[in-house]
Amino acid sequence: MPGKISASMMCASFAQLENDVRILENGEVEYLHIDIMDGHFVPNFTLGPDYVNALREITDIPMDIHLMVEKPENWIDVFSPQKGDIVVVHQEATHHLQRVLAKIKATGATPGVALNPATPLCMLENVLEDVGVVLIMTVNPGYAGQKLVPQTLQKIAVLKQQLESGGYAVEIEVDGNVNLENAALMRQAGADLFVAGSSGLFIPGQPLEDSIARLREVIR
Ligand code: S6P
Ligand code: MG
Repeated sequence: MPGKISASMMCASFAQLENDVRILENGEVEYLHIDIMDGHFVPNFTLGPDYVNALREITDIPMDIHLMVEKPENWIDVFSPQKGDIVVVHQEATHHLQRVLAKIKATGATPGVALNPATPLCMLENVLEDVGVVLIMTVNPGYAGQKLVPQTLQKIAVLKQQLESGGYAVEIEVDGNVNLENAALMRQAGADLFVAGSSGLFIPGQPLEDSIARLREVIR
């Protein structure tokens, strides 16, 4: 199965949003990655439910909602998750991870769990049957335009091995500094779904359709 692309919409042009969305549709980009930040779990603010609703009015591309918020269990419903969407919460952000994953599943969306670079894989040992996606943060969350935390490559490879040996049908998503060079290494390590932002997709001076084609080439 070739790798899939999740376009990081915080890196898209707000002024030309609809135009970019049409190009993403033509490029058959699999997901729109929506970064939600609360100023607590991460020191920044980005997109919100109104933005998601506006996108839903202009496209059927499924949403990949990345909740970088404390107590994500309080914020699932405001995004009206749909079948086909992914909703990702951070292991570090809730005391009741299994409960929030079950809550996401009940909406019909695919539950995902994210790990910061410093959080070990063993924290997921008892929830692998509750998720469809594990998101390995390859930078510390909060900002676009950061450099890869290199030890996360090995983390992807170890997770891949664990999922295969356990027989889990779980996809590995990677988020942060997914440029062509890093995407190739991440793919080699076992990543399935690539969040592409300022490093891999929305590159000033480069047509978006070209960026999609180049990224597809390295994640085949
Ligand atoms: C970061 C956020 C990410 C970024 C993405 C940007 O906290 O979760 O989804 O939007 O990493 O991509 P890049 O290429 O600028 O790192
Ligand atoms: Mg993200």
